[in-house]
Amino acid sequence: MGYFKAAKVVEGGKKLLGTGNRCSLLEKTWSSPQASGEAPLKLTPEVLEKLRHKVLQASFMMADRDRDDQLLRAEFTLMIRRAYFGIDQSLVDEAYIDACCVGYGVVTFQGFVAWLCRCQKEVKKLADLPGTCNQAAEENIVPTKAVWRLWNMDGDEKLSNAEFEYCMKKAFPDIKDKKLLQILQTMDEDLSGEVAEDEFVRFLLPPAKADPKDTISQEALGG
Ligand SMILES: [Ca+2]
Ligand SMILES: [Ca+2]
Repeated sequence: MGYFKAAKVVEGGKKLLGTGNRCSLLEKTWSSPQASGEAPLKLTPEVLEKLRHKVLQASFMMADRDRDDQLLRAEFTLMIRRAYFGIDQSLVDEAYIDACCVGYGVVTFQGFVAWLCRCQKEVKKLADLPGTCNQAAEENIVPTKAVWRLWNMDGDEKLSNAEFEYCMKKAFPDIKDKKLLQILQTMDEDLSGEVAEDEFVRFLLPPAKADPKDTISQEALGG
């Protein structure tokens, strides 16, 4: 598992917010993509898939605090609790076991992605049933909410450029600003210059991706 070995551990996420210094380039070029005269970038499905993969990797790495390429229960719990403050630990454990899947007591990157896809599909299914949506949303952990909270560090409504750049560079220190802009532009469907939670989730898990073939089969589970 050599996935994330190149990454450096950077501590102290909060100090970045509001300083603006490290994010000068993104702020200049992203806040007014139209004014800069550049047409929005056209992406092939292959490129889009690669960018999506990077954001998934970065998500996992933010949760994987000791950078050993796996989430232990404590790391998983921290991730969930940032989004679901005060939630019953038994619900966290239930989600953890679900996410471990065939991971033998730890959540691997593959397991993490499969868990996100699987749950997203369930959330969608529940949302399609009239009348059950709100109750189900309150009683279940929605994994994308936890992931969104990893990125949306100040807990407001939007993923700011600074938050996005900070999180991506934590995972990929050498990533080019151009690539970051490309991802931000792709996420920002309404070109408002900011990324909302639903835009983020649609980028991370496009509806077509929350598909059975991307999840681990029942046979693999031994069921
Ligand atoms: Ca870990
Ligand atoms: Ca934010």
